[in-house]
Amino acid sequence: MKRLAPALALVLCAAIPALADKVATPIPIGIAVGQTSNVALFGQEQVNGAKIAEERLNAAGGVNGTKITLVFQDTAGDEAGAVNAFQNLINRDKVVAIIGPTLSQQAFAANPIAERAKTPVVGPSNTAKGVPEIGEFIGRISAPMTQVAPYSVKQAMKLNPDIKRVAVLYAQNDAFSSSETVTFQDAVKNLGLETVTVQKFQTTDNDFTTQVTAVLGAKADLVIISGLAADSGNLVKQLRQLGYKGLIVGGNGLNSPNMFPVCGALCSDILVAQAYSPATVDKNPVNKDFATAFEAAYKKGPAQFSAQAYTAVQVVTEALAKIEKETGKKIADFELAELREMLNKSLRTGSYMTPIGEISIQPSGEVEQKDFYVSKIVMNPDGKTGSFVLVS
Ligand code: VAL
Repeated sequence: MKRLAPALALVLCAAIPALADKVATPIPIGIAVGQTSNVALFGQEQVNGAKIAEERLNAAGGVNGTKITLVFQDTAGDEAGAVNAFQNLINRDKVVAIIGPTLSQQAFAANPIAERAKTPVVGPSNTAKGVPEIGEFIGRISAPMTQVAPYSVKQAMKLNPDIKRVAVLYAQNDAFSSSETVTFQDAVKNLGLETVTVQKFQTTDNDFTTQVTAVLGAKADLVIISGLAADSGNLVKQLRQLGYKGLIVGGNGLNSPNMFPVCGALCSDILVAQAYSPATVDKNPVNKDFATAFEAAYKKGPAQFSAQAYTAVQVVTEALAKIEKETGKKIADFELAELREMLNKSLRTGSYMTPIGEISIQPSGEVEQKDFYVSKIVMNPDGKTGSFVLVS
């Protein structure tokens, strides 16, 4: 009997706080993105966008008068960092949902933790195939590259109808890049083009001489790159320095102005398919409000990763408001575990008018988005700053 007592006490200690957990106010929403490491090139943009969402949504009343508060946990750039951030947010900070992680590579490691803890995840930037399939509590507002990427190859063919020979390069140690390259290679085939070389690299590489030599040797007239921002930026730079003159299509990892300092003036003329355009402000008042607030705060216009982070916070906030409307009960009166389950369902009902247009989250967790864009990077004469200029 005596020997059982400590075990019993342990069980009780573990069970009682879990049962008693109510949702805190202001309502905590976890943001688990890469604020340090090479992934910070994306994560910084995500933090900026999320902060604008917190400010704008709270100014508009939050969740029917109750404020939300974002709890930031840096995931850095690897799987362990994401797992750690998820555990802290779920168990210590008791968030209602997690927005993150930045990379699909991290999502495949960290999302199963949230799934087991029945805590909803809204991916703000995961674009690899298979992310929502990780579990019932896993969703995203970032359209998969299977839907977005082919537009940029089609646009390259419009700009240069003589394109025939394509070199494809991808980061083989990154889940998103390995997934995106399959989509690109299928698009190349479906459009009747020839893949003349497929080159692999690592997201940690900074010397791309071997790959560039192969591209030049294969006489490619289109280069398609799937990687993250720092590696891809260096790859583009070395391609141009060693004499490649053709068009470059960049995947989702090249969709960030934070890449501009990496390739400088040589970033010009990269074509990138995008799930957000600041150009819709005239017909989308939500985007206008977001873009105006973003510009006032950071003295620059928002790009895709910021807009998607804003969207993720907005979607969680609106889904919480829907629960109150349907149950007539305030969020703070729910037990956390119950609320997390209801929120997961609520996220998947109805549609949301967001800076990235009207979207919904399907029961599978996959986003449904209507509008995609293709932009070309145009660098300014200073060789440091530039912009994504809409081409379609
Ligand atoms: N979209 C990519 C991913 O899913 C990066 C660029 C954030 O990993």
